[in-house]
Amino acid sequence: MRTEYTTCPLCEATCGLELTIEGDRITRVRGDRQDEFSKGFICPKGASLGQLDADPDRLSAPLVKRDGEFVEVSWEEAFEIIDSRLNAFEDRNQIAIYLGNPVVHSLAGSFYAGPLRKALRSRNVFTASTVDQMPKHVSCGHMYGSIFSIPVPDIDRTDFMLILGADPFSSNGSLWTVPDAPGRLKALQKRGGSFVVVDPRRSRTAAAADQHVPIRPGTDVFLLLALINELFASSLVSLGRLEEHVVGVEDVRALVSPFTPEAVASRCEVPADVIRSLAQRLASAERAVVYGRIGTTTVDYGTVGSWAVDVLNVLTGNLDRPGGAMFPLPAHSRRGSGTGRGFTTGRWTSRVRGYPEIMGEFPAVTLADEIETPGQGQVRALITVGGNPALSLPNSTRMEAALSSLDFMVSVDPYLNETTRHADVILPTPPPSRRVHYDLAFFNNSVRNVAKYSRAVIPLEDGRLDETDIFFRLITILSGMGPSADLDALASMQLAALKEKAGVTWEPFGETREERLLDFKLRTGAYGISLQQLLDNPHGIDLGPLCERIPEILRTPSGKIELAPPAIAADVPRVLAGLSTVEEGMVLVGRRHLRTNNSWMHNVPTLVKGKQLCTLLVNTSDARELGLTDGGQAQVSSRVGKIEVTVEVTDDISRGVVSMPHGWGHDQPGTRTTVAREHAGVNVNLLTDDLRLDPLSGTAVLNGTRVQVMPA
Ligand SMILES: Nc1nc2c(c(=O)[nH]1)N[C@H]1C(S)=C(S)[C@@H](COP(=O)(O)OP(=O)(O)OC[C@H]3O[C@@H](n4cnc5c(=O)[nH]c(N)nc54)[C@H](O)[C@@H]3O)O[C@H]1N2
Ligand SMILES: Nc1nc2c(c(=O)[nH]1)N[C@H]1C(S)=C(S)[C@@H](COP(=O)(O)OP(=O)(O)OC[C@H]3O[C@@H](n4cnc5c(=O)[nH]c(N)nc54)[C@H](O)[C@@H]3O)O[C@H]1N2
Ligand code: SF4
Ligand SMILES: [Mo]
Repeated sequence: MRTEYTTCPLCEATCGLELTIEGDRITRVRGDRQDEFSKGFICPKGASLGQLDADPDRLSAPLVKRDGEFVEVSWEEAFEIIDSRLNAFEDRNQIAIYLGNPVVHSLAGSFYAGPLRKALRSRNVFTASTVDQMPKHVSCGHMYGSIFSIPVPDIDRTDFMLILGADPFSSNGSLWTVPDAPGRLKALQKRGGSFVVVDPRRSRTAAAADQHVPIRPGTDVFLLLALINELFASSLVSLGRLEEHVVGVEDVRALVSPFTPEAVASRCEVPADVIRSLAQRLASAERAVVYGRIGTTTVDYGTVGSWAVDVLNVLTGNLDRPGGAMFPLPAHSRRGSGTGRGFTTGRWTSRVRGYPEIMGEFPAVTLADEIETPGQGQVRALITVGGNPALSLPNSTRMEAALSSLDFMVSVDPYLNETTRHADVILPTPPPSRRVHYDLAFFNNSVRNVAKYSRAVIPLEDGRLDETDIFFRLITILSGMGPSADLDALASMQLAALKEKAGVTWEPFGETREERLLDFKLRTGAYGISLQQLLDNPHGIDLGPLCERIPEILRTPSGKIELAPPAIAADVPRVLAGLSTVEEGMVLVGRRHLRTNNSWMHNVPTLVKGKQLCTLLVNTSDARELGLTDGGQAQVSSRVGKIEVTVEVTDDISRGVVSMPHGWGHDQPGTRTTVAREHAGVNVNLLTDDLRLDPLSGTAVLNGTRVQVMPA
């Protein structure tokens, strides 16, 4: 029996875990009270890491489909098949790649997904970003010049927080690495501050808030623009220190002029006086911050809404100041120069629908179009890494059909699930206990500057490959070096090139390829710490509270914050047109539960036991009118599909709105997730529409689907 410390890889909160390990098993999980950042906080998912890690349904060897049946093969054989099948395509655009959410939760994915995309040389790159946070990348790209410069609420020092379309009590924060978000929000209240939640549903976060403002789904953009309008109208604009770093303030004033509180009130279903008082509170609080998440990104006007959040922070002088929205500086990053080339999209367009490329990828909603539409460059093969597009993308019926029509598919994934059942080859990744951990992605969004690294707490069994090796093999195959190229030589070349570029003569330290790369990044990073220091500090190193980073972080050609970027300004007329849309009938939104993680943790017994989680929330009055009863079945239909789902009648959701979580629907044939099958639930993406997207970011509209609801 021994104790090991690691970081929970299951969400963005990066909690420190104290693990008890017996043999090759995690037998107990506790929050690591010595963790510099999370101080012992843990949630039910982290607590069940042992079960997840030892799930008997996890695949342990590569699977190859032969005559419709999966059989185990050796790694060599699996890679030889992949080599011969993928390299048979002369037009690389015929091979698409889809990278899912867990890719950014592993160091392997964070380091090597980029090189894999490069080696593939296909324009058909898709990721879960376009069913998630892409609007924020795009708005920040235009405003600050860099898609990764996303400011985060400095929760520990603020006095007032306005939260829209996020439920951190359930999600534990997103684009906001904030272990124990509930505790930190309660601490805000305790020190005399307050927070307001805008959400069509009385979420757990809304229930704990000082004020809950229900809103009509998809209309946050109008509310946000009206808040900006009110700041100008009541002379509440005060940029403070930022004055000299911002251009475009007067353009913003003009852009928001039609969006008065009165003009938007009925569209948002938020009274004008509530909007005015929110603007007042934002402006009068000593330190305040606005934060928007899923309910503001996966909607019709996701990019304009995401931009408006930051505009509010700028105009109230709260961007880049303690207690406002600040830019973290992770240990592996360097400081910027203050200018750059800015951000562009649309360098190429998708074949079928002509959607512009954004960050080198196309909207995930158009993956099915590219697979199904004949012609030159039609996608015939697919690589998925850590993704479950069969459940996570809109219009699943179409997505499933598209997946099953492919000539060849390879999935890097630990499970045989709804997506990977369509694969010809599945390459299983090891469980969390067998891999290293450093949050390359999430330290970018962290409410304190921290760094933490842990080695695998249980050694990888013989005959298994870690995810880095899987990435490297795929990279060498796609680069034409064949399935048995010398991976160490390749990694050394990569590192040598980096060293030369940085003028570094010392040898990076580490036992593995990714350790040496991480050591290089850390030692050339802003604080100059080394991997050895992280190894010596298993509870992490606290690098202090967030610091001012403007202008150094800016990469716009002007060297200023572009408050009214032309691309965003050009979309405002569409928003204005949408203001007069009359919406009738019910709309569907999503939600998350503390015990879930998108589609892939329903196979853990402790997380699915008890009350059914996959239900349709219906307002009490709506239920009465529609003839729906609590626990009964409803039929829900939309433009693309029809489902039956269990009803949960509640006063916690606005009239005219129904809510259903995503990631369910585990009753498909040919999968190997025993527990999830018993708690199958229903796939909400059978209803969401693949033709609706935010044009500036290519992001799917997952909240605000028009539906008809009736008793089943
Ligand atoms: N209707 C609706 N749809 C949504 C959303 C919504 O709110 N509503 N949310 C969207 C959002 S925000 C997201 S991020 C997407 C997620 O969409 P995806 O990323 O496509 O799906 P996940 O459910 O996260 O599936 C993750 C996959 O990775 C596998 N996996 C787990 N661990 C590892 C690992 O260590 N390595 C590898 N290689 N694979 C691993 C799992 O088995 C699973 O197949 O869903 C989106 N879909
Ligand atoms: N427990 C758990 N944690 C997770 C995940 C999970 O599946 N389970 N997934 C992870 C991932 S991939 C992500 S991206 C994050 C997401 O993190 P969050 O955005 O915090 O996630 P949600 O809990 O979906 O919260 C979205 C809220 O928006 C509300 N909403 C829906 N439509 C609208 C709208 O139009 N306007 C407004 N104002 N609100 C609206 C919903 O009712 C819901 O309460 O969570 C991460 N953490
Ligand atoms: S909050 Fe997130 S990181 Fe922390 S224990 Fe739960 S799942 Fe893990
Ligand atoms: Mo996400």
